[in-house]
Amino acid sequence: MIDTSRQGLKIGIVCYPTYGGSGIIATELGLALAQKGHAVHFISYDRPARLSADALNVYYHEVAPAPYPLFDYAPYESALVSKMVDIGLYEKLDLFHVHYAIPHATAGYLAKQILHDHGRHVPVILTLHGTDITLTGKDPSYFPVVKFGITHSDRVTAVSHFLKGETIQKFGIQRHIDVIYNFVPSRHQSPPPEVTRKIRQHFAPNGEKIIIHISNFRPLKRVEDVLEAFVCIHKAIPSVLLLVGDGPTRLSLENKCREYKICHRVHFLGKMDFIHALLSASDLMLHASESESFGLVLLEAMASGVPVIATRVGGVPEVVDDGKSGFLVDVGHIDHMCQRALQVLQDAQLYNQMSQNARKRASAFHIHKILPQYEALYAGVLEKAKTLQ
Ligand code: GMT
Repeated sequence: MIDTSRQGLKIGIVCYPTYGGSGIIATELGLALAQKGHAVHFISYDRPARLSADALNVYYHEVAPAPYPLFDYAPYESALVSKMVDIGLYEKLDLFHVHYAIPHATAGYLAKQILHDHGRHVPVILTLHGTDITLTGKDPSYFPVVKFGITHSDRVTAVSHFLKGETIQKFGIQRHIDVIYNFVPSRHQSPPPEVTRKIRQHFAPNGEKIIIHISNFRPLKRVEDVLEAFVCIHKAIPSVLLLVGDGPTRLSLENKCREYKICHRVHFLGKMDFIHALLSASDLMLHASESESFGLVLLEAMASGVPVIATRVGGVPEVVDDGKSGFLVDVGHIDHMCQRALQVLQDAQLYNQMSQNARKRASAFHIHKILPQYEALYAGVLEKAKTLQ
């Protein structure tokens, strides 16, 4: 068996560079691998949001589809494959790890075939993250391509058992899929107390409770439910709501906030690279999604000792232990969300217990526990690749 922890591998990571969970996991995984001595080559159309410029063993290769008047839509996938082939050959990559099936799974497949023609066998590991299966992947305009990509990757992982089940069921796929949970990166550490104090002083100068929501404000996140639950909470206890992120529902949320005459208590903070400091200053996280394969922000909140009130959907129950590190409620049950939030916020003993439980629960998902699972997967793939060469 190849010992990947001792032997520095050359790994190509393909991901979205944006603030979505899949890009964050891909970036943090790459950084952790680089710290262990592997050379990690990120391939994407922009520098991943959390990729610090000074990290050792880390390289970034930009995919830039050449424009041409004929192209209404520049053929990104072709440019991506070309870049994967170029880097695969020049850097002598051992493997590709692609995150989010569309279009990365079939790009990986094609790059592998082309590299094969050049005499190199570079296996492809695909990690499924969520909407690539539950939303966009199911759409007829992508379905056959996604199914092909999943079927023909060397190994496939899903970030929860829920997502694995959905993949098998929705795509009628027979193949083996490993579940490797998302993780809390090692740099997710509490900031110095004075930083937390300053943030609390800024947003809650009179000791108000700070409630936080973080998402990409897409309709499936149901941020309006969060706002309505907050209106209910605010009636009972002095509180403020921090809305972190941005996306298509932001404008309607701003209008709703005016309608409820609550704007002075709601802070739209936009997209942020690092949320640890804000989390450390928050009292409670609200999450109202109608679908969620894992819920990375819930895990990040828990790692900061912040209990969560979230909807009981998808992989969320695999992350949040209902009644211990937070409460789960049904989608759209705004009153229940509000009641649960008040229950936690108004009972100091329950709050402290939940906060402790949240930290403990999150520690089960620490990168130190998850990284070896990916390394073992790489070792297995490379072992098999050796027999093919
Ligand atoms: O839809 C998003 O929130 C973004 C999306 C992504 O791929 O960037 O997130 C998905 O992947 C995250 C990381 O694995 C998971 O934590 C999210 O639960 C998942 N989102 C959904 O399933 C809606």
